[in-house]
Amino acid sequence: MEASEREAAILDVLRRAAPCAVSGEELAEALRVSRVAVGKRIGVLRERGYVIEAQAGQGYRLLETPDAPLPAEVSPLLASDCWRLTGGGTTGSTNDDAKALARAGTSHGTVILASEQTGGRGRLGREWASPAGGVYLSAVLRPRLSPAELGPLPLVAGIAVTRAVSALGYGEARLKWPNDVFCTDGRKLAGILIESAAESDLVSWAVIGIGINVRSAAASDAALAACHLEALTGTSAPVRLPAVAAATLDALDAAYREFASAGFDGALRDEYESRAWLTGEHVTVRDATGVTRVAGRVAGVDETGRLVVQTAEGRTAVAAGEVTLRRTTG
Ligand code: BT5
Repeated sequence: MEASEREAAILDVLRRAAPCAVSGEELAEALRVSRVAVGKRIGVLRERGYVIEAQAGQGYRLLETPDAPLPAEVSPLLASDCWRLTGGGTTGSTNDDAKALARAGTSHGTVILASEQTGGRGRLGREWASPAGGVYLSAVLRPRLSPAELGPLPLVAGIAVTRAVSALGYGEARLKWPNDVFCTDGRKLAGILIESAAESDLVSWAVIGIGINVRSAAASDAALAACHLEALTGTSAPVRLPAVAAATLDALDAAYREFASAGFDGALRDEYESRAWLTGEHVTVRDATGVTRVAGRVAGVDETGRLVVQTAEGRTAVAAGEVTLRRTTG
């Protein structure tokens, strides 16, 4: 048994027993290790934020679990059984970690979690502010699709985030094509970054990175026009970060399965349209160098996830790729 498995096993026993205590001897027996080894793992868990009381003659009692997207906290909340979780602390970028694992051959369903990122990335080399108080995760998928068929994936991931927001009881978030999740006041709640690699016209892996602002600290940079989940609750009930991560991963599994089996054109496209922000509004789509590709009114998204813009000359569809979208006055 690896150290992380021992910690998970200790937590499992303590969680089942709570609010009662479990003796060091019982834990040692359950794990088939020495009491000293149990003490060491308890020490590591405390460092991670678990409050574990030790009372002479009674043993260990779990009083508090950390409010962080740690695998040991997220796993028990998952309904889906397709994800294998790692990480949970501070990292550079979960997308970079997931890409490294994907290149090394990790299987479909590997997820990197983080409570903070020091080099969080958006699209086109932009930064994703990732202080503590947000949920940052990247999932490795191995779709049996061609690169062109991946077009709707950012939209599918966006749908998953809005479903998670609703499932957690925080109402309806909106989707801004291609990859942004907005609060109804037009500030950004979450971002999605999809990276992939292909060989012989078949996708070898795709990484879906999702960052969600949960606490005000995650959205505190005024320059970002960001919002956070906790502001949407309308109650003083705290939003637990493991619950947000689990709801997001469950929703991502469900939405991805729908996409893989039935495609985007149909129920998913209708759902996207029903939550789309900017439909009917005048927008300008620019490429990475700032050159305007198209300007006109948003008519919707097509069956491959492209944005359909109505211009004076007719309708044009734009693929997500390297473009940005701004609301403008027509
Ligand atoms: C995105 O890019 O929205 C994709 C963000 C993906 C972040 C996740 S976190 C887990 C995984 N690991 C990573 O390294 N990345 C992924 P884009 O559409 O390019 O938007 C970036 C822009 O959003 C920035 O230029 C800012 O204007 C704004 N922004 C940055 N941080 C933000 C935040 N925390 N909340 C709201 N807006 C933010």
